[in-house]
Amino acid sequence: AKQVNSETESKVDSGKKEYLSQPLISSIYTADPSAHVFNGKIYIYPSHDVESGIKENDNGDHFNMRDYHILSMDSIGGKVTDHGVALDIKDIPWAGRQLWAPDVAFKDGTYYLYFPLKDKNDVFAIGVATSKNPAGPFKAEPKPIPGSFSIDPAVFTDDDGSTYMYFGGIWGGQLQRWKEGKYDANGSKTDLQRDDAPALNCKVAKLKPNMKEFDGAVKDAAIIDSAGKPILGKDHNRRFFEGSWMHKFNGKYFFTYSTGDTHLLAYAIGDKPIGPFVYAGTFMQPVEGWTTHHSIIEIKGKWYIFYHDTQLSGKTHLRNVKVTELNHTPDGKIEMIYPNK
Ligand code: FUB
Repeated sequence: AKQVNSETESKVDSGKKEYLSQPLISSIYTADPSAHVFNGKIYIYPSHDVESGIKENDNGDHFNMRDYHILSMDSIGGKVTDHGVALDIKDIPWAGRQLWAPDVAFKDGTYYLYFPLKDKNDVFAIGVATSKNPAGPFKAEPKPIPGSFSIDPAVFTDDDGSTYMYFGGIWGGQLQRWKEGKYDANGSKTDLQRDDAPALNCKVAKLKPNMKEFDGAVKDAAIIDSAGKPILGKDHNRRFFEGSWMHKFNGKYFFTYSTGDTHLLAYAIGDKPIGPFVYAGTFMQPVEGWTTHHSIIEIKGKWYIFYHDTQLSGKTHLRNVKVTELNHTPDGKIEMIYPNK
């Protein structure tokens, strides 16, 4: 599955890094790609990274994005189209700052774009915007989804038509500030700061048929080890940080996520969409740049991972999206992906 072309070969010759794949687009910086197949075509919903001059910090203030562009392509390796601005922060009534990693779902002729954004009090919540076209433009609802918080929504529709949203991220994503169920502005800037206690879990909520509200309580998408014990706060190689995704393979639910400060993509497998998920390993080694964020799709019988690195800019907040193959092994694992050598 390793793709090496003449450009990457010449990078090796010049002593530079060899990349498994090349940026899908270089006219704008893009990150956090959520890919979907709609009407036989691949649509990618990324963050749109920009230089806003804010110094890098642990809060992620340097990720100061202001709009979304949707990308599409007819096939893997085909021409990539940038459909222009699909949603602008100025058109979101509750907006404060920072449009982070979005995702999209489709139901009954409407596309729903879910996006994390800080409100005017600098608290992340998740908004929803709709369009009749997968490439937008999207129109935002006047308020965030009631009961939503933190970042990185990933939406998954199961075979029975039920749609679930996985969301959350620690550190700058503020998940740790919701540990008591309401926002604590003076809460920790990182995590629970309790190494021997269970780590914070990603959240999961079923969506109502209107796709704009949670149906019932927000639950933990719990990650446990093979003995049934929760992953602990100190276990930075395995605990959830941000960037979740769900895909179903051979009847099992594969919950995949970023471990953040250890820069790995990890996975855990469950029998139900809401978990619990048993930790199964890592499947992608660190990319260039601090963040690692992915999505997984199947098209024409093959599986692909969309991800980002910083090949074009060398800067953590100016990323570029990429795609490469992902392989499930016969014993139910995901084969390790090495983004660089
Ligand atoms: O793009 C901003 C944030 O960086 C995302 O929400 C995280 O997943 C990380 O990629």
